[in-house]
Amino acid sequence: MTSHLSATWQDGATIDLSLGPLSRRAALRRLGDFSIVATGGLSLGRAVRAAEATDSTAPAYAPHSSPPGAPQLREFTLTAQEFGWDLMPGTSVRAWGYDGQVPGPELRVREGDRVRVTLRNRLPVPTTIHWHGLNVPPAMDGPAGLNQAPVEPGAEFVYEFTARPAGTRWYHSHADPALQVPLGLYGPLIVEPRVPLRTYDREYTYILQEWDLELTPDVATGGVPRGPGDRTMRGGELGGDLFLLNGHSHGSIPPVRLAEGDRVLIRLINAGHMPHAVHLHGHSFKIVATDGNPVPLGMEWVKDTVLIGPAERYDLEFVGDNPGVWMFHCHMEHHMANGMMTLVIYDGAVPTGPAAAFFDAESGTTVGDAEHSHEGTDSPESESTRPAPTPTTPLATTGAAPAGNAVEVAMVDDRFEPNSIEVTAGTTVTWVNRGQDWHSLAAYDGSFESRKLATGETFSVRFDEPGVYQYICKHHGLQGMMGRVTVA
Ligand SMILES: [Cu+2]
Repeated sequence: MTSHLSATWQDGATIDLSLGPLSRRAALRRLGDFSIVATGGLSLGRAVRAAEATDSTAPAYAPHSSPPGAPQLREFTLTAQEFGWDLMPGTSVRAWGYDGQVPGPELRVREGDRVRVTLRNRLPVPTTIHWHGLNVPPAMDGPAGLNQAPVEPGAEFVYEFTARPAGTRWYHSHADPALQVPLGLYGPLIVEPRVPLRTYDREYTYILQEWDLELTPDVATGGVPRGPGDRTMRGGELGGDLFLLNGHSHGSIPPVRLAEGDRVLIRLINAGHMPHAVHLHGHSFKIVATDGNPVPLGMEWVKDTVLIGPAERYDLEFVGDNPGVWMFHCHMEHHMANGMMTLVIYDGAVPTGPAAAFFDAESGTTVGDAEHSHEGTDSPESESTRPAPTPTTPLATTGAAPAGNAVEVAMVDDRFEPNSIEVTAGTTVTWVNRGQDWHSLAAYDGSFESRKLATGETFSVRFDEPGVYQYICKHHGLQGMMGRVTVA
């Protein structure tokens, strides 16, 4: 399908979209690259980030490499600094974090290890680190003022302690924590037991956080006042704007991957200031640890939704006994609609609904997820598994057939209204966001793609060539936000 397209932003600028449809192979190159870019992170020492193992052929969980009987000295360096961070394609923010990533690198040690962490402060403000859930000496605990002097910009501080007790712990700034933690100064700290009570085939860590777009480093340094949303409530905006798992939102969040029969551990860490109700479709899970502390065998609660408060941790165990592609998300629906959702993907499984037409099970991405990636090498394996876009994918409802050369489609949270239109060649279709959430259009075949559209913003495409054009919202496609333009 080739067509001439032009796109007009709300401000009147015209974008040349006559690039023609991306080949499936080119689209996959972009998708494949993005999955690397989106999940790339730095590791320190032997630290691993299990949730980043998006390649299903690689082990999702790299266990500690030292012999279990011998406590070791484990040395790490964490550099606190400001950097640009992509929450998702097209949404870059200025963050404060450790080693250039949000969350900071996963530190993984064994119970009884001696841990020495050098904090290098490259921030413009003083900072410290608190080791949440570890019972360390007071002077190593981190609260600025109470137990240590803040580490000044340009200075270093060495924390040293024995890693105990075992479990899912985490670390975060304890200087101006209401400003520094929401900007990204937190990370996972996994203390493996010397003798595991349970073992797993796959292990993932997901850290939850809300992102407040009005809380910027400039606000945190006092350079500019808080934004209007944050001024409505002393203590800051309670809602947040985007809802993150592992520093990302929507399709940028690495999914859980497993094979049938696998026993999977998911460590949830809430680094935000709101509770979240995390729900797994298709499975019940056991809560095998609370705040990192193991639940005795046979005493586990069996649930499908767990409410996790600020700073809490829950370790969830489930068995891969129901192959498919499943949602895994916060059940506070507007958190899910604004980013806090990922997938559980069994090897070889594809969605059973219309999403199969635009979802790539191998990369865990949908069309348009690769907005800011670059061309890379061919990935023929991916190509063979990608379902071809089909013009006959059924949609839930069919709208009227507007006449004329200009047609408007509304975006409401979270669907297109109407979601199917028929127009004559030469018609310009304008999508307008009448909802509260961000929406972004992408055609299945890559022939048109919008930037992120906030409330009231519009995106227009002129359709000159007859055909059927299917598209999704890049953020809500898996939740059914898809549409079709039939050009006669
Ligand atoms: Cu939530």
